[in-house]
Amino acid sequence: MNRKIVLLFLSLALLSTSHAQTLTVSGAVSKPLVLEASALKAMTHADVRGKDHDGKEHRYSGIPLVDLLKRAGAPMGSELRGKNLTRYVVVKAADGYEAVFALPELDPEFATRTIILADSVDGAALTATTGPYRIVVPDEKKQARWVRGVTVIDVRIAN
Ligand SMILES: Nc1nc2c(c(=O)[nH]1)N[C@H]1C(S)=C(S)[C@@H](COP(=O)(O)O)O[C@H]1N2
Ligand SMILES: [Mo]
Repeated sequence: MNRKIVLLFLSLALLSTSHAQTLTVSGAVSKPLVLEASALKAMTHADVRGKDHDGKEHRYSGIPLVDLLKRAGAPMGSELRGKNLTRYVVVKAADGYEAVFALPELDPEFATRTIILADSVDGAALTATTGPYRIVVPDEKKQARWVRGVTVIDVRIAN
């Protein structure tokens, strides 16, 4: 009986931690990060509008990828030139899905659109199948890089 109660509490604890997904920024950065949900929530959010896979426009809120990369010490802004232009990020998801972005796509000195790590859509938290974090790429004709369930942002250097 006691063992059953202990097992019940253990499984409840596991269930609750599986929702508290962390985000890792790793690879070719000077300050690799593992961010808890509370740390991500506290970062400055930006709103973007984007058409989802069903063609419906939604308002997404999230952290611009550039801010996460700067916080991890990736070269952005004035440092984004020369050999640093060969850097790119691999965004990884819980289901193994991956998509690549070049750093200039994420830097406001290059890009006209803001690519975010969204944590809400139309004012509501993302669902378990989509979130807790999803990449939103405004003004892209396909949603293939709107990675759901993002767990890792890995910075790499080409060649
Ligand atoms: N983690 C993960 N994200 C993903 C995918 C996937 O298989 N796994 N598929 C991508 C593709 S090809 C599309 S078209 C969109 C679909 O978005 P939806 O789930 O909102 O319809 O999610 C993208 N993000
Ligand atoms: Mo797709």
